[in-house]
Amino acid sequence: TTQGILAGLIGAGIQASRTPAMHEHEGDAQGLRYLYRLIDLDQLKLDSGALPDLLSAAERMGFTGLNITFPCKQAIIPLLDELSDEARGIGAVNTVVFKDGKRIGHNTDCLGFLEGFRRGLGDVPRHQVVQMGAGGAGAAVAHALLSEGVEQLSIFDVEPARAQALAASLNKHFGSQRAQAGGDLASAMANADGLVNTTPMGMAKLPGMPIPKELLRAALWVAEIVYFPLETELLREARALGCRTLDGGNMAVFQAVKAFELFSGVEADAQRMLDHFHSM
Ligand code: SKM
Repeated sequence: TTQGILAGLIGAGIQASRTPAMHEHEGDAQGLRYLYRLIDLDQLKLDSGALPDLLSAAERMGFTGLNITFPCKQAIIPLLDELSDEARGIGAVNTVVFKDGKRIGHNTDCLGFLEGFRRGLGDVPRHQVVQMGAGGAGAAVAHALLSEGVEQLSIFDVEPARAQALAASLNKHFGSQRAQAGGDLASAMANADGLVNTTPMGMAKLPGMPIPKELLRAALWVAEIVYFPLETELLREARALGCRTLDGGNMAVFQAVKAFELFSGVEADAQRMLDHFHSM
């Protein structure tokens, strides 16, 4: 297109996001006019109640589309005209495309995690997996894990009702009783092949670990979705024990690869985006 692409990210506390740089760098490399703005609710002193206004403002200002992050990935849904099958199944949206007067919701987190997992932990055992967190990102990751053949997924959340709701929706989607909520964390961990953190614990602004480190052991693989910092306390402890690990970098890049393609209609160079991400 000669028109250029104007995209943005709506979320709270997103100043450290690498997504604008990833999109603009790839846009430059492809010779596109591509701008990506942060729309930070904290900076604007707004909350997700402002979403209807922000969406129409972006639409009126000619935005091509938006990424949506914490805490808006579910609150955005009633404001959209259409959802991709994936976004509907997951119940969370991280990408909105404005097209022909319509707002179409997608989820690129699921594919982002899936691609990262295949590349980093493609051959690991997956009979039993423990997932910490059942929020917007957690729903996308859980879908990816079950579609990658995880047999039993145990989901824990500080809000047990949220873990129950996610498990119920996964079981509806994937059939049988492959997901369950909560229970005893220590015994779930003792039987697990792998652990996935989808909570914000470990982010620079929220230091700490999502589980007590005594529950880690060398035979466990550990995947993280936090990417700022790339080495969270959880990954550091797990590596010290000799666990196989996957950091949040791949997911951060591949959700952007997919969103770039939805916004621009042009295929992204994933390797170039990965290399650029790791150079930042
Ligand atoms: O889903 C992504 C979103 O597209 C961008 C983002 C970020 O830049 O921090 C995080 C994830 O929620």
